[in-house]
Amino acid sequence: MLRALIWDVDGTVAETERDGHRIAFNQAFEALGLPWRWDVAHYGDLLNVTGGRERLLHDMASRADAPAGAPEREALARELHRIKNVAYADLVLQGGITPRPGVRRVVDECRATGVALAVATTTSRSNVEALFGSIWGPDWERIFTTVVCAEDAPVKKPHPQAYLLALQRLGVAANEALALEDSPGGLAAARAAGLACGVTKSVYFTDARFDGAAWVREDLDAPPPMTLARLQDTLAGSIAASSASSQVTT
Ligand code: XBP
Ligand code: MG
Repeated sequence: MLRALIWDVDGTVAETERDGHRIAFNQAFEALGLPWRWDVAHYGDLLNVTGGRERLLHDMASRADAPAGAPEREALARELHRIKNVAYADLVLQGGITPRPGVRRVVDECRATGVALAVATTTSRSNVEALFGSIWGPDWERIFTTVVCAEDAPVKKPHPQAYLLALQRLGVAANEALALEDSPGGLAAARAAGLACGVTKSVYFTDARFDGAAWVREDLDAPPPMTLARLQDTLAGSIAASSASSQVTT
C-alpha cells in the first residue's frame, strides 16, 4: 500500500533551474561585479553537479579569472551562493515560478486520501520555503510531513542520503513509498534508497536516459493523467517486479 509520496523539488515540483536558480546565479555574479554569466546551455552542463555551491566551485575550476587559492574560491562560492539564494527567493516571491502541471492535483489527492507527502531535495531550505510558500501559502509545512533539504542531507544526489533520511523520518519502508524525480541523478538517488521512482522529465533532461524508472512522462497531467490510483498501481507493479526478479536470482 502506498503510504508516502516523496517529491524532488527542482525540476519536479517546478521548472526552477533554467528560470529560477540560473537567473539568480547571474544576478549574484553581477552583484559582486563578476563578468561571469551562465547561459541556458552552459547551465544545463553544470546541472551534472548537484548543489549550487558545488556547481560554483566546479565552474571556477575552468575560469582563468577565478581566485587561485582553494580557501578564496570557497569563500567566494559561499558568498555567491548566499546572494543567489536571496535573489532566488525574490524571484519566486514576484510570482516568477509556477508548479508543473498536475503537481497541485496530485498533492490534493494525497491529502484527501491520507497518503503522506515528503520532500527529498539537494537544494537549500530557504529555496524550498520560498517556493512552497508561494505555491501552497504560509501553512505549506502542514501539508508536508517531512522536508529533507541540503542542510539535513549534505551528501548530494545521486547519493541516497536525502531519500533514506526522508524514509526514516516518515517511518515507512521503501516499498511503501514512491519517489518523483526529473533528472537521472535524482532517479539514481531514489533507486539507491530502494524506492520505486516515477520521472516527469524537466526541460534540461528531455533527451536523458532514465533506466530503472517505474515510468517516464512529460508531466503529471500528460494523458493519461497520473492519478493516485495509477501511483498505487506503480508501487504494486514495482513490488511484483522485484519479487519476481528475486525469485529468478535466488
Ligand atoms: C537541484 C540542485 C540544487 C539547485 C540549486 O536539487 O542540484 O543545487 O540547482 O539549489 P533537487 P542550491 O533537484 O534535488 O531539488 O543552490 O540551494 O543548491
Ligand atoms: Mg530535480
